[in-house]
Amino acid sequence: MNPAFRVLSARALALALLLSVGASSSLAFQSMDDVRAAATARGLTTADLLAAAKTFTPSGMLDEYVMFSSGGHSGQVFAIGMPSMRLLKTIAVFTPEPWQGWGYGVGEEVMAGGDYGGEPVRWGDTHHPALSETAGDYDGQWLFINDKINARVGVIDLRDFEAKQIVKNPLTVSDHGGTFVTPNTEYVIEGGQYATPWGSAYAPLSEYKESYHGSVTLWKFDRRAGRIDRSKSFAMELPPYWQDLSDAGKGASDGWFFLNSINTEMATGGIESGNPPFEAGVSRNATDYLHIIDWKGAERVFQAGKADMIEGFPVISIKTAVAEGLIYLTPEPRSPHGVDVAPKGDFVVVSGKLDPHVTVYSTAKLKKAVAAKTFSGRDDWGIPILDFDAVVEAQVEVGLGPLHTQFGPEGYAYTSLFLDSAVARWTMGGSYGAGTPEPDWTLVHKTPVQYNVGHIGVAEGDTVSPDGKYLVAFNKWSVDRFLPPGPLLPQNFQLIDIANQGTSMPVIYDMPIGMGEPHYAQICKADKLNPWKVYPEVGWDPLHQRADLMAPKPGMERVTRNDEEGSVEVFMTAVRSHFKPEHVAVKVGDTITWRITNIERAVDATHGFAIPQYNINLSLEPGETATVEFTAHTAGTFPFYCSEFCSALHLEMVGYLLVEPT
Ligand code: CUK
Ligand code: CUA
Repeated sequence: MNPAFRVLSARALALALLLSVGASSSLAFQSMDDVRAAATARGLTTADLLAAAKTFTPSGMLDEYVMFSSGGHSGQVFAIGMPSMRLLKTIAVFTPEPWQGWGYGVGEEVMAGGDYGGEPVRWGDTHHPALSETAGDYDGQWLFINDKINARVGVIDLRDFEAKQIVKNPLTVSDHGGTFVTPNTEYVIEGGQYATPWGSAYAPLSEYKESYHGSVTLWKFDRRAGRIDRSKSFAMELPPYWQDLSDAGKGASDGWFFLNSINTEMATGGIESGNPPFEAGVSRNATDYLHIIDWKGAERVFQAGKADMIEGFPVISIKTAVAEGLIYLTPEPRSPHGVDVAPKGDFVVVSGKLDPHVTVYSTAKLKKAVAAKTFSGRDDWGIPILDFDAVVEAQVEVGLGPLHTQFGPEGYAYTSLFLDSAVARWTMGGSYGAGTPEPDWTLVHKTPVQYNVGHIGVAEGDTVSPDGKYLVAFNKWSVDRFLPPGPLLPQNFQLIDIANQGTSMPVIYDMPIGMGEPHYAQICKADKLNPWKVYPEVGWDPLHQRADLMAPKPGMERVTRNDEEGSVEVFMTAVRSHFKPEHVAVKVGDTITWRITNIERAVDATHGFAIPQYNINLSLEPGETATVEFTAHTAGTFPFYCSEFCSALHLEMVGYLLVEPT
């Protein structure tokens, strides 16, 4: 017998029994012996069985949370149930995705919103999802996501988990800080990253200091329209430091946001010319700058018409921002990465990758220093630098390579340690101090993770009311955790139980996320989400979230041809298990507008619509209508079919597109 199994406590045995009953209640006889035998056969320990009891989600049981994870360079977003860690949906945003028809008949209009004007860009590097908030808490309505490689922001409607808008930042090609939202989603904030000349125009690196710029963009979100309103959005010019992560103030610091930077050295690299490589040049100084920005003040300045137009976009210059008292800097430890605002908005936690401490700034002290003008100097752009000692509350030694911090409900904070491959739990002080048994500002525990953790996510852990309970470590490497699917290994999402205080913080589940490099995720209580199960009406246009008057309806199916224009209009319906009409005859060169409605009202009765050779594949959810336009460029016989196995007669859900040669 496995020795580990002999130590099963009575409690774990009871849990295991419960688990086995829940797992396969259809079996007539189950006993502890069966559980024991199965666990022994697989070499499972008591701790394993306990972890299983906390995460195993039997068929039909629903998850308590939904985690919205960036998809990294897959360009998408993943919705994952927790604690089961089951992938519920890949939400297509920046990258075509045929299952959803994204880029193959729908989504083109959304994706085109992110184009530069030239060759369409067809992938993204998503880093930081941000759920919409009301009074600093997730409201379950909208999700925003940045694209680091092209400086774009996507807007996802959580009624149908579909992207509705992509905006391209006109000032830069590179973003990273954000997206994050202000406490009532007034703005979706996109911080820049690598400095470029405005609009990413050409300028040699020898003109870095004069011609390159940093920026942060405040996209105004119109909740009623469900879209970013470009006409009410503006940006702020920043020095050509590389802006990094950022977070909005809330509670005590409402009205402000905080933006990290690296490369305040303004190194320009050039290893091939004998210059220090970026990695050395960018980390030369002992400190970089935390940017402290008054966004409510910036909004007033913008509305007063004091912004300059750059690349057709209003930008508050550094000069104006300094004159109006909108921006301050303060030193932060070398190579800073994460900046995270505590639940009450009273502390800002910054982690420097090359400093084993987290540095905690007090927002009360920041405000006091601003009011008292306790400046230790100004940077080259004249931005006042707040004296470090006047604004720091505490520094806590947590371990090597601290990156990102999240918060629990009782006064614990959690920080990922990239170099240690661990997650640290530490105590906050101030008004949080009483919530935890340990002394304020001390490291409590470190849980090893596998391996090289980037961000972490705690359930609602960056809101005004964190839930705690679960923490997910988003690990960059998995090395030996899974069967190797060739040399490209999946990243590893590790679920950690943080429900207990003190030093108990076990890993309870590993999830290989075999797609992209997820960076950050936000974890929303599932009961805050209220997605549609079918579209509200037959003939629904999901892009505009309204009924489409042109949507084909039953009894009105037809094919009309305009000989003079060489155009054809198809009005088609789809229902189990046929398309109507089933024959569509056109002539080569015709332009075709093909409208199709799924007239089903049954939950999950999705039909596909796929035409060979023409790169068309739609996913039509119950009630959805879609319109696809194309030119019949190739003569031939094209059996189109339904690409979702929708019924026993799914294979018969087919038709012929006949393109007659001229
Ligand atoms: S970054 Cu990737 S681990 Cu883009 Cu938020 Cu820190
Ligand atoms: Cu409809 Cu298969």
